[in-house]
Amino acid sequence: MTKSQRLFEEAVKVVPGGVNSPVRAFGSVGGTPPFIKRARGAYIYDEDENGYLDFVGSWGPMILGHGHADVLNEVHKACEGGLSFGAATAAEVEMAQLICALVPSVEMVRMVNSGTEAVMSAIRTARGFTGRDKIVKFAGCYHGHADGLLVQAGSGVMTAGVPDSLGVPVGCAKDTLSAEYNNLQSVKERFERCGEEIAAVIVEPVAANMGVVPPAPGFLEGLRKVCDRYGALLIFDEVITGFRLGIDGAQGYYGVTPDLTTFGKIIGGGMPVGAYGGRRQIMELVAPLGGVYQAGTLSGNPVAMAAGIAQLTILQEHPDYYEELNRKGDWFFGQIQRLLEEKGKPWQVNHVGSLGCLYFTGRHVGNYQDAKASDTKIFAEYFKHMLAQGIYIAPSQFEAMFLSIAHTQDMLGKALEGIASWLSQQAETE
Ligand code: KE4
Repeated sequence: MTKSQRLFEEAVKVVPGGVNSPVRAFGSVGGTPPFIKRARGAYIYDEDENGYLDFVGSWGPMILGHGHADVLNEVHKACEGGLSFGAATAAEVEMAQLICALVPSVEMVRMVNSGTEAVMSAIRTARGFTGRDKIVKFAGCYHGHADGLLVQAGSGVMTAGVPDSLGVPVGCAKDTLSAEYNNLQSVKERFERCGEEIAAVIVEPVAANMGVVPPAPGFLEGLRKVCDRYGALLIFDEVITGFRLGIDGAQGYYGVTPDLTTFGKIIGGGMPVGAYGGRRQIMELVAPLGGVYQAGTLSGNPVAMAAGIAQLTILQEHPDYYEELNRKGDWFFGQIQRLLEEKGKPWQVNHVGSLGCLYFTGRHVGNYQDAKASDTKIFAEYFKHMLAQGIYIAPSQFEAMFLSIAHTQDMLGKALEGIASWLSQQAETE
């Protein structure tokens, strides 16, 4: 029995599913999840000292690779001063100034402790600002686990929200309208029906929770226009894309300006951090300035701020890192596409910069219905093969692969060899 197996046996007795976030349990791929003990650069190491080339990167935060010396150094220094005060600190001012300087649409920002909190608070702020209750989200987009966001489209693209989880009161879901990603008409139909009641549209500017689905040309611009027409706010959930696609995120990459933006992951450098921000006129509604209440014991925590400030500062000082990340992504995911074509496989590769996904379906993946057509059984076989090769990808077809600055050309070549060997095995068994 490996240490991970023993730990998992113990874990399931005291933690639901043995994990503190469902996807980590390997439910859709089977087997025992390796219990990770340490990480450095592009590698993670489990309790049995097996090393894996990591394409999860803690689901996005580790854009510089694990254990970046400068980030760790700032965290160690912050720890010496104390772990938490529950009081205003200079670091929070520095972090807010940094985000406002790097993301032009953000004039004022509030720190929280997760992406979920950031989205929940941004939506409450949008509802407070507009005096309206309804929101529009997109099937297949994930915005954290706040009640009103755990809603998928019902039948067709036109339906009132249907809860996607036990415990979500229908009353919570009824104000969440689900539309189809990359289908502007489905959004316009929502607004034609109840435009005056819609407070906001929330969208992942690159959908990275149904694999990776880029916005179709004109989609984001169209959302901006329809929101302006009906007086609704446009919220970009940049928890994944923020500081990933460029220093000013997807809004800079695509040139579309939201009213509010949510952040997480990269801004914490691996520590629990989320944030929401936007136009001053809107953010001035947030308590204690205005009537939208939101609070948090550990919001702006000095150690988390130290990690986030260090990571964002490194990214700000190295704009070449984004050129490198996007170049690596174009090459790597392009090579996967080439391997599929060489082996005569119809499968699909979507990517934007250093975010990408290999789908086991023959149809183009432009929305959730397309993504759901993927063969998750084949994905599970692929996943197990890659793990056996020491390549750690997300244990779900509907997650992204994340590249980091620490992924060298040789490491990417190793991952491609893993994919090529699996494709060859596939060919032999056919
Ligand atoms: P957190 O509450 O997990 O910090 O953030 C929620 C969230 C909000 N918005 C977007 C676009 C997100 O991707 C997320 C969380 N992402 C998932 C990975 N797809 C977190 C991993 C997990 O749930 O274990």
